[in-house]
Amino acid sequence: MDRTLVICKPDAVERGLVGEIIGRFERKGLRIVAAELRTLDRGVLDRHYAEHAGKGFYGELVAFMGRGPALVAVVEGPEDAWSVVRHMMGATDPMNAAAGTIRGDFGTMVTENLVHGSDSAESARREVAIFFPDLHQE
Ligand code: IDP
Ligand code: MG
Repeated sequence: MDRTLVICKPDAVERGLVGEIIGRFERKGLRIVAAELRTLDRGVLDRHYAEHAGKGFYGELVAFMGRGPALVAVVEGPEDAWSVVRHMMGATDPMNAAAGTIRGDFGTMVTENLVHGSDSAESARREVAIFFPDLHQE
């Protein structure tokens, strides 16, 4: 089985959309391996979003991601779970995301875009290790 990291961002928790988002992944056939509601601190966010450090939107991004609890989860599927999740999330900017995707159906703002998913197999391994270091990864 192949695993990837999903975060239902603070806007999803505030808006009561966690069940909708996780339910979509479950109905698709992905299985929840781990999940916890956490308020993410700056240290964790700096590790998670290291690739974006220094960009113009970085301050806004980490302020948003830390403003309240997020649902951090690991999901798994037969192969390329990260790719399945990314397709179901839709484009980064919800205004450009296709209808039928999570961002396309529920979002209007590029920062508050509801959901995070790892963008490659390597990112999935790295991000699962940040949030669930005790989870056994084969
Ligand atoms: P992704 O989440 O689709 O992989 P990334 O480019 O990795 O998108 O950006 C990480 C997060 O940073 C996005 O999900 C979004 O919350 C935020 N973000 C990305 N680009 C912008 C921007 O141009 N303005 C404001 N926020 C942005
Ligand atoms: Mg990304």
